[in-house]
Amino acid sequence: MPRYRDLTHTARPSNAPRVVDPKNHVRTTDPGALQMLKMVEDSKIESVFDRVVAQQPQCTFGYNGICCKICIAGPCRIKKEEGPGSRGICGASAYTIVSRNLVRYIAGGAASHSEHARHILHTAHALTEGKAPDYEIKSPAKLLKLAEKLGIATLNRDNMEILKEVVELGYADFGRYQDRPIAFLDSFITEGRRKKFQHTNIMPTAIDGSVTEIIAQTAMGVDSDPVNIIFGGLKTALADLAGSYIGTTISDVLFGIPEPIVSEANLGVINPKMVNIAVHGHNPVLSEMVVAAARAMKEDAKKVGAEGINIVGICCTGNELLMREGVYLATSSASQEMAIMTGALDAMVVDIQCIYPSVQTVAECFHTKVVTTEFMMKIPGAQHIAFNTATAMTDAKKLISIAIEAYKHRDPKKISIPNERHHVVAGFSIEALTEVFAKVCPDRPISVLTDAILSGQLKGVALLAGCNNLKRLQDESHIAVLKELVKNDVFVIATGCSAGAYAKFGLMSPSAVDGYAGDGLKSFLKTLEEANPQLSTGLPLVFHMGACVDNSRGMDLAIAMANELGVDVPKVPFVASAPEAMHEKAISIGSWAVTMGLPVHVGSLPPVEGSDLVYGVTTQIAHDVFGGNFIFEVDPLIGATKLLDALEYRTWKLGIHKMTAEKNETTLAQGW
Ligand code: NFS
Ligand code: SF4
Repeated sequence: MPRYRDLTHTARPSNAPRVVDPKNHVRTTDPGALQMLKMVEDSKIESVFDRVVAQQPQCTFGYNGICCKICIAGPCRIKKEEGPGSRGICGASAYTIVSRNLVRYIAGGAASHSEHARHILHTAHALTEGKAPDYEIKSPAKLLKLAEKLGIATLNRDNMEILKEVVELGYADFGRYQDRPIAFLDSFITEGRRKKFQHTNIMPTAIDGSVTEIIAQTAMGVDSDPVNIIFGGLKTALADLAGSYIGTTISDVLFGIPEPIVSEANLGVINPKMVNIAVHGHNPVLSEMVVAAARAMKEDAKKVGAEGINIVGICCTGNELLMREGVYLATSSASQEMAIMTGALDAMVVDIQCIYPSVQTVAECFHTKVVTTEFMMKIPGAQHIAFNTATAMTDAKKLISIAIEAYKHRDPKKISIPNERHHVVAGFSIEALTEVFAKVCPDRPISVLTDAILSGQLKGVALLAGCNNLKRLQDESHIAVLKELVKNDVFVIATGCSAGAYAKFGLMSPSAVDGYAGDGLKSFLKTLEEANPQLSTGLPLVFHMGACVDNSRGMDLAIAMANELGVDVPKVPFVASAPEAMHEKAISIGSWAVTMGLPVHVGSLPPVEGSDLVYGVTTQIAHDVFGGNFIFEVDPLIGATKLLDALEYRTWKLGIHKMTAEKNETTLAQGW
C-alpha cells in the first residue's frame, strides 16, 4: 500500500469540487488566453469555455464509470446497490462495467500513439525505398544507438540498410503473431520489469494485437473479472509505451535529437506583420516539412506585403517543432481556438489528435483557412489537402501558398493579438540532458542526478505531463503542482500541454529559477551551469522533454536512474503527474507509468469511482504488484504533497538500504 506522511491523507481524493466554479465561462488562468477572451468579449464567438459551462452538470453515471454502452441492449446504468437495478441487462456488475470502460480508454490511447508511430515508420520505410526524397537520416548517431539496443548489427553497414532493418522490426512489433515480446519495449526496460511483466502475464507481443485483444476481451459476454480486465488493460498500456517509444526514437532518427534551444511562447508570438501559420496536432512528419517550405518561400510572402512567414505551434506538433527547430509555441490545447481569434492567423494546418472540431467554426468568423492533411482527420467545412510522403515538399508548399493567399483577405479591424510572450529554453532530450550531466561526471553522468538525490540536495525527479481539462481552470493545476515541487527541490521534466503551460507562463526559462526553485534545486542547477559554460541558453526551472509520445524519454530517464542506482524502477525517487489529464492517451500513459513502477498523480478523475474494487486496484493494489500506483486528487496542492511524500519515502528507503549494504559490504538488497 502507498504510505502517506500526512496521516489525514488516504488513497481517496479530498472533497475539493470536481468541477470548479461550474458556471464561470472564464475557465483559464493563462495570461494570453485571458487577454484574448477580454478582447473578443463583445463578439459572441463561442469557445470551449462556453461549452464546458453548457455541459454542466455532467452525468453522474458517466462520471462514475457505471454506464455501459458496449452492446445495444444498453445503455445500462448501475442504479441501485442491490437487486436487478444493481447490474446491467446481461448481469454485468459495477466493477465489470467500470473496469471495461477504463481499459477501453487505454485501447484508444494506445491506438492513437501507435497510429502516430506507424505513420513515422511508413515515412522511414519510404525513405529506405527511395520514395521519400524530401526526408533524410538526420541523426545517424541515434540510428546506431537504437539499432544496437535492438540487437541489429551495425558494423560496416550502410545507414540506410540499418534503418531498413530497424523499420522492419518496428513493423513486426505491430503485427507479430509469435510469442516474443515487442522488441522496442523489450530493448529498453529493466530486467526487473521484464520479469515482472512475464510473471504477471502482461508482456505484450504486438501493438495491434494488444489493442484488438482488449477490445475483444471487453466485448459483451466475455471477461467480467475486473482484475483480469485491468491486467489486460495494462498489457495494452505497455503496447502504448512501445508505440510511443517507436514514435520518439524514429522521429529523432529522421528529424534529429533535440538539443537545448531558445524560443518564445504564448499568443504574442503571432506577428501582425507576417503571414502566420499555426501547425497543430502531433505528427512531425508534416510539420517539419512546413517549416522547411516556409523558409524557402519567404519571398512569396513579401510579394503580398508581409515581412515573412511566421510558423507557430499548437499542442504537441508545437512541442515537437519547439524542441527541434525552436519554433514559437503559440498556445496549448484548451486555448487552441484563441490563436484564430487573434484575427492574424492566416492558416491553421492540422494533422491528428487534440484538434477541436470547433476550430473551423471559429475560423469562419475570420479569414483563417483551416487545412486538414491526413486521411483519418477531416473537418466539415475545412479544406483537405492529402499530405503525401512522396511529394512532401510540394504538399507543404501548397499549404504555405494557401496561407499567403489568405493573408490578402485579412480584416485589419478584427486583429487583436495579446501582448503576452515569454522566453523559453527547451530541447532537453535524454541525450541532451546526459550531455549536461556528463560535464560534471563524464564516466557516470546520471550519477550527478542520483547523487544529488541521495545527498538530499534534490528530493527526486518528477515528470509533469498531460493535457488541459476544463473541469478546473486551464493551467491552474499545472502551475500549482510545478511551483510546489520546485520549491521543494524536485528536478522537474515536462512534456505535452503541461510543458506548454510552463512555456506560456514564462516558467520554462532560466530567469524563473531564482523566483521559484528551492535552495537545493537552485544550487544543483548552478553547478550544472558552471560545468557547462558552452551552453549559451542557460538552464531553465523545468526541463522540456517534448510531446506526449516523448513521455517515453521520461521513462528512459527513470530507467537510467534505476540502472545507476542498481535497483528496479519502483525504488527510484521518480514520480509523474498529469495535473489536468483529459485525453485517452493520458490514461494510457498513466497506466504504463504505474506498471513501470511510478506513483502517478492525476488531477482530474477518470470514471473509476463507481467501483470501490477498481478504485482500490488502481490506487493501492497496483502498488503491491507493480510498485507504482495512481494518486487521484483534484486539489493540486494536496496532489503535490502526496507526490513529495512518495519521493521522500523512496529516497529514505534507498538511503537506508545503501547504508546497510555499505556497512556490511554486501550488494544492495532488491526485495524491499
Ligand atoms: Ni498529450 Fe499532446 Fe495536449 Fe493532452 Fe493533447 S496535445 S499528446 S493529449 S491535450 S497533452
Ligand atoms: Fe448492458 Fe451488458 Fe450490454 Fe453493457 S454489455 S450494455 S451492461 S447488456
